Amino acid sequence: MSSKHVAVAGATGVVGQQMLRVLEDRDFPVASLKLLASPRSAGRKLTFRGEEIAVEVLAEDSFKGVDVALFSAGGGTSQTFAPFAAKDGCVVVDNSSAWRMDPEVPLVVPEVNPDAIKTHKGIIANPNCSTIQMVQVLQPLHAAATITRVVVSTYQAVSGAGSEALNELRAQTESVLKGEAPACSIFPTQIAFNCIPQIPHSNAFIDNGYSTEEMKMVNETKKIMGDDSIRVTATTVRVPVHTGHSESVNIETKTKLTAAQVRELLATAQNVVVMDDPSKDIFPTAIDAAGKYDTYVGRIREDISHPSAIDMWIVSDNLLKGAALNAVQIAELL
Ligand code: 25A
Ligand code: L14
Repeated sequence: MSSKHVAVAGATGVVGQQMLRVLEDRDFPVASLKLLASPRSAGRKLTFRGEEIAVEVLAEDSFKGVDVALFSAGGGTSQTFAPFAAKDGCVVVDNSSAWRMDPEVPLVVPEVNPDAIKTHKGIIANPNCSTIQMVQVLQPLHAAATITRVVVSTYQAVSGAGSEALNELRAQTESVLKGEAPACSIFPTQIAFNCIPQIPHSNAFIDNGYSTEEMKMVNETKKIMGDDSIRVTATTVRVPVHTGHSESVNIETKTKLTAAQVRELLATAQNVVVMDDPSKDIFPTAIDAAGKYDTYVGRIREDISHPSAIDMWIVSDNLLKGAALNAVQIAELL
C-alpha cells in the first residue's frame, strides 16, 4: 500500500482520539496527517507517532491533497463537510449516521461485506456501534442456517455519547457517593447507578415508539447483510459503563442450530472470540472487551421457548470495533 495523506475530522473527540491510536497501532501508511475539529479546539496539540500536530478548524477547503478522511464529529458536521471532501477527490469514511442509509453510500463491516466498498462514490459509511458487533456474529450463522428473526437488547456504554457524557457520569458518581444530588445536563435523567432506555440522549423517539438507535439496528443490519427478509427488533439501553457495549441477542434460524454448532461456527469467524464456559463461570463483560479489537461471545444456549433459536451475549469495545477500528479497517481495504 502506498502512503496516504490522511485527515481526521473530530480528532479531539473520544472516537477521533481512538482513530489516531489505531492508525498508529496498525502502522497505517500515513504520509501526512491533518487533525480537524471545531474552532474551540483549534491550536490544541495531539500526539501521533511521537510528533505533536496542531488541530485545525474543519473547513470546506480542508481536504485539498488529502486521500482519505476519517470523520467522527457528529451527523450535522458530516452532512455539511463530507461532500466538499469527496468533491476534492478525498475518500471519506464517515462514522456518523448521516449517510448510512443513502442507497449510493456503502455501509461496511470488513468481516461481513467488504465487497460493498467497491461501489463508493467518495463516501463510505461506518455503521452504528451496536450493529457492527452484532452483524459480525450474525453473518456466519446466517450463511449456515438462514436467520429469520433477531431480538436484541443492548447495554450501551456512556463513551458512545461523547466526552461530555463521560464527564457527566464521573461527576454524578462522585456526587452520589458524597451524598449530594447529581446534576443532569447531557442525559435525560441520572445515569450514575441507573439504566436509561433512551439512546441517543435527546430527540430519541419516533412515531412507532422506537428510538432512532433501535431503528438503526433494524435498518443497518438488513443493509449490511444484504437481506431485507431478516426481521429485527431492538431495545437499546444506556448503562453506567465507561466503554464496551454488551448485547443480549435471540436469533431464530430456518434450520436448527445446536449450541455446539454455533460455538464451532463462531470459532472460525474472523475477529470473533468465543469466551463461553458456564462450568467455570466464563463469559465476556465490557471490561474484558474494552481496549481490545475483537468481539466476544458467551452465554451461547438453545432457546428453550422455541424449536430453532439461539440466545447469546455479545460484547465489544464501542470506540474500537464500534467506531475507530472499523473505520481504519475500511481505509485499509481502500
Ligand atoms: O449527536 P451527534 O451530532 O451525532 O454527535 C456525535 C458526537 O459528536 C460530538 C460528540 O462527541 C458527540 O458524541 N459532538 C457533536 N456535537 C457536539 C457539540 N456541540 C459535539 N461535541 C461537542 N459539542 P465528542 O464530544 O467526542 O466530540 C467529537 C468530535 O467532534 C468535533 N466537533 C463537534 N462539532 C464540530 C466538530 N468538529 C468540527 N466542526 C464542528 N461543528 C469535536 O471537536 C470532537 O473532536 P470539539 O472541538 O467541538 O471538541 C473538543 C473537546 O471539547 C470539549 N467540549 C465538549 N463540549 C464542550 C467542550 N468544551 C467547551 N464547551 C463545551 N460545551 C470536549 O472535551 C471535546 O473533547
Ligand atoms: O449512530 O451511544 O453511531 O450515543 C453513536 C453514539 C448512536 C448512538 C451512531 C451512543 C451513534 C451512540
